[in-house]
Amino acid sequence: LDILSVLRKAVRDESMVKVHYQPIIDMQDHHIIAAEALMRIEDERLGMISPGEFIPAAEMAGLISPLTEIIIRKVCTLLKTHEQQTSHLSHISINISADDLNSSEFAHRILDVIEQTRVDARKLSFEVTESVLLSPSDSVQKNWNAFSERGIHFLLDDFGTGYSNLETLVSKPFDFVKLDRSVVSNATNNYELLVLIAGMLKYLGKSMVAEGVETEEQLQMVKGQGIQFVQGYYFSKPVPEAQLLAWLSGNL
Ligand code: G
Ligand code: G
Ligand code: MN
Ligand code: NA
Repeated sequence: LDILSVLRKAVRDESMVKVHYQPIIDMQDHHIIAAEALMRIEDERLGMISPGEFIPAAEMAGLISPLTEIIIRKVCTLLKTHEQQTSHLSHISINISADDLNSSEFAHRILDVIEQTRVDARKLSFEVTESVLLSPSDSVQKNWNAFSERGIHFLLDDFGTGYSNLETLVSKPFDFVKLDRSVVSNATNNYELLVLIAGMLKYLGKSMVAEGVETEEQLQMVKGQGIQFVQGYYFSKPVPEAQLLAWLSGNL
């Protein structure tokens, strides 16, 4: 109940919404190639609240769309304000929810934000989980097409958990597939699963991002499977904008 009043307050006061960025590293040159934007909410009484706590509540209360718009505006502002420093990033990705893609005005609203901030739309990408596509409405398809036409890429998030429907994988034109961190953390006991998933994605010609890489051993296993892009605490946890920009200036 408390969390809902904090969420409503954050929707009215965008300064409570913070964005942290987790770098994604290209194994070919060990540079930061992209970043994932992750939302936090800072409340004067509750402190910093993590998305694991408030995203499900926001989804249930129908408050996700305004929050998504806020984070996208913040990411666009970063890209525009620091055009030079972010020029080496291929994209910054934002997690979007089922309610976003199912809303008939979503693409219209977001493309407006992109136009207002005068950002190159191709610098943005969206992470969606398979569950978002389970009940594909007309709106999902229309939003997807509108974004694709502008060069916005889609990443399939959390692959290797839940059902990991193979039909989703072949029928939706995802540009990247993110291997869930459980696949990576279990790779020491269940190496076959990593080999199987990576082999299948390679066969389909999908670019892969391994998530949740924490140890040297995990990094070697992931690289051994030809996975080019890596994200995880081994390189960095999600960091504030200033830290990301410092790394980009120093080129890591
Ligand atoms: O940072 P943390 O581990 O608490 O994140 C938990 C979940 O919240 C992750 O699955 C992540 O995808 C999701 N998440 C983080 N930021 C956002 C956001 O801005 N929008 C949505 N819809 N989900 C987010
Ligand atoms: O569901 P999604 O993939 O969007 O979740 C992203 C979340 O995973 C972020 O909240 C981030 O903090 C967390 N995360 C990123 N890297 C690691 C890692 O190496 N280990 C663990 N345990 N969590 C991570
Ligand atoms: Mn994600
Ligand atoms: Na994930």
